[in-house]
Amino acid sequence: MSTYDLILRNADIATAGDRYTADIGVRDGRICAIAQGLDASAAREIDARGRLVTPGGVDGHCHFDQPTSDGSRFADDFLSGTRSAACGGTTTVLPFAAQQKGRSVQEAVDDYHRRAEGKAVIDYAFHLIVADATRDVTQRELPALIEKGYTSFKIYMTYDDLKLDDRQIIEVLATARRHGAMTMIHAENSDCIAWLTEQLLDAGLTAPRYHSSSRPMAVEREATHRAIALAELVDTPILIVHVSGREAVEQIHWARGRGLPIHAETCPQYLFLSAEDLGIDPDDPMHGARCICSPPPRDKANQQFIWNGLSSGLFTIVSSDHAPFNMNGSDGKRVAGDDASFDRIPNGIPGVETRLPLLMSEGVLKGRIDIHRFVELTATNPARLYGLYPRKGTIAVGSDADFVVWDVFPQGQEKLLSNDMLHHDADYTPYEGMRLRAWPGLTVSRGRVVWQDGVFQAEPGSGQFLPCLRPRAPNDGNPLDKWL
Ligand code: DUC
Ligand code: ZN
Ligand code: ZN
Repeated sequence: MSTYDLILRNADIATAGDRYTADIGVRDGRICAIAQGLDASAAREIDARGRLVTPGGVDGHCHFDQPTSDGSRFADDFLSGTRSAACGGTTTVLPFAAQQKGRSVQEAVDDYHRRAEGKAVIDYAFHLIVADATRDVTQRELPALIEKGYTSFKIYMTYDDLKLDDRQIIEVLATARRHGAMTMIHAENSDCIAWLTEQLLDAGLTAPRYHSSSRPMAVEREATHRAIALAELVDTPILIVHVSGREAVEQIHWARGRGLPIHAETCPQYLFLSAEDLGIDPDDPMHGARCICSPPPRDKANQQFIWNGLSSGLFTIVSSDHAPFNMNGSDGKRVAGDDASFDRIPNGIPGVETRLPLLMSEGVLKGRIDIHRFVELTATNPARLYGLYPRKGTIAVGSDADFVVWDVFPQGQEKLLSNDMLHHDADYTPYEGMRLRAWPGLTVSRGRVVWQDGVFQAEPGSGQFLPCLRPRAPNDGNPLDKWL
């Protein structure tokens, strides 16, 4: 009689804190035993001798099937998006239920559940985008939603249909503080972008590459500083999302030096892409649109600042910010036409499948970060930050059986990355042609083998919704105490 559903034998296990060789016994989707020479049998045994095994990735920032306001359509829904995640070693995703101005947050949550159900193949939780921070939302809706397991918010300092003013940001932060939630902030100064955009368009500078010129680092630096100041005022932690370069990094470094609990996220696009990638291809003026995202990739020198922030501990997490729009067709990057000005091109790039392989290849295998930092950034810290730890984000008895067995290729035998090998529904990858030293050979999600040796296998709808715990204890103290 089998004791376990699955045993992974001789795994070279790396977590955020440990590295050892052992067998992992899985029953009912959970890790029930970790032992050397586990004396038991299983319905299925897999030998991982000599292979690195890490926790399944937790992607704390991705966008699937999110409603848009410009007629464009995200290329991935919950089926293709989570399939792509699984094939790249990610077993938990946190996309966004986005409130529309004038509507309730609950409506967005209900709608987003309908979009996920019957489709997701790995587990998922929702962040809440708060676009209309009315008194009813901050005093009644958000506290009720936190109770139900929606314990993180994203707020925007730019985009007309999403942005909050400083007073509204403060109200959301105060709610997060009182109820123990986490607030993610998109930090770019809206008025600066609007003014620069107007100047550029008036001068006839409309090509995709001017997207970068409309959002220089000062725009991100100012908003990052302001977000930090507002969080300090309210006395609550925040996470600055998609930090792109030196100037925002300096603000976060400064805040940390003051002992403020400011978390920071970066994304592969700021390690591997640069403003040059938005440049003009004589055969296709829209070519650069494939790398339009916000904040934009900076110059190449900035990539090193981001790497330094990964190795130094400045960054808390690395997420994909997967926001895929097709280059072909009329509902993606070309929604406003083949020669649309940069400000009318949807923001975002695909990357949910390539996040872990890129960071393993270029980070761990090139010695820029160690394997423990890799796990911390891509799995353990996002799980902790968003109230999913230790169910997700580690390999431990009692945790969900989510792990990745890596294929590592010898130097000279790298895998050439191409969009054909990916499992998203986007029609391109911005990382086409990169040489990878590693790729997940096997992904196990809650005990199910969902990806093995190039074959994806999971039933649509087999992923589960995860209510999140509060990342922190509620704080009913008077934030004024800090200032009196
Ligand atoms: N912000 C995101 O987080 N994702 C895509 C576009 C954006 O501005
Ligand atoms: Zn954003
Ligand atoms: Zn995003």
